[in-house]
Amino acid sequence: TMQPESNQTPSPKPLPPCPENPPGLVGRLLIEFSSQMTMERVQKENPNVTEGGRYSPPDCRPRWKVAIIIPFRHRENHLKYWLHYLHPILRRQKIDYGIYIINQLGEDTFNRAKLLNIGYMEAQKDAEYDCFIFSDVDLIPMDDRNLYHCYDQPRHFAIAMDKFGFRLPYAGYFGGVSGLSKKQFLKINGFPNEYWGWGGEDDDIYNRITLNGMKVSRPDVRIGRYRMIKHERDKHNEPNPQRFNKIQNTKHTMKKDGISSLTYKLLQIKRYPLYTNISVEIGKPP
Ligand code: UDH
Ligand code: NGS
Repeated sequence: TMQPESNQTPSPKPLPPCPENPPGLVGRLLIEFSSQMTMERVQKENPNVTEGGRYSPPDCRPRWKVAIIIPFRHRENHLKYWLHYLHPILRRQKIDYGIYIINQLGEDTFNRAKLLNIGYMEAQKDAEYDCFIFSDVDLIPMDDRNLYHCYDQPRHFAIAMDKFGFRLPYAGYFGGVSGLSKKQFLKINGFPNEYWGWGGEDDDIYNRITLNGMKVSRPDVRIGRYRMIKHERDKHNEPNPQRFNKIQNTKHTMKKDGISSLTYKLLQIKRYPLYTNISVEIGKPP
């Protein structure tokens, strides 16, 4: 007798879970920024990335769905290098991911942590992400064994940067590249929105993590190495003179200032081949 299913395309074979140590990793990488980079070249190098900078491994089922969030303004040249290096690394790592550039419109004071909160909110409108990795646009990992997914505790990835002599600058450093699961992020009420200008917001996030009974997880110092693309100090991101005072008060401010109090104006979402660009107005310091 006729099988009713026989005319339909067979349902795809369930994929095996992705391996904990992906076999295609190569370890230490040569990272340099002297050859000039073009977006056309980076697009040609990454034909399997789908619109908006999305990718999922074709041959296994990843444990995490990762939104990678980059705070951004006027760093187009850095972004080309970031995409050139990171897409192939993430592919070898068998990560299911999407890339979100959160672009602060206008020339008011920059606010890194608020942009990261916005990235968290906006990425969730796209897909059911359960892991969020927050990366500066000028930081490139030098080893692909530094896996861009989430961990049992909030993760600090950029622990050995070239500019710090490949060491942590201080024990509580949480800057550069970090990652939290959705659950970990909500437990700390996200990130502070009230750090305008440079400095301290990463220390506030570190305080939130420890004050909420979690501790930071880190890779081996030989693996968590990074190169930073050298650049001049940005305009409109001057050191914030209030930062030293503010990081003393995280315990009292974190409950009211965070993802629960986030407001912003979404102005445009553009899907490019290698990333999604989300442009926002975030206001200015009081
Ligand atoms: N960012 C921008 N545009 C800006 C400011 C910051 O895109 O105008 C983003 C970018 O992703 C950057 C991140 O925010 O990587 C952090 O920027 P930062 O300027 O706070 O940190 P960074 O360590 O620079 O890159 C600090 C000043 C270094 C001066 C060195 C002079 N030789
Ligand atoms: C600390 C800052 C952090 C910053 C770190 C590294 O002093 O925000 O230096 O800065 N904290 C305060 O200012 C309270 S760096 O050398 O990368 O410019 O991330």
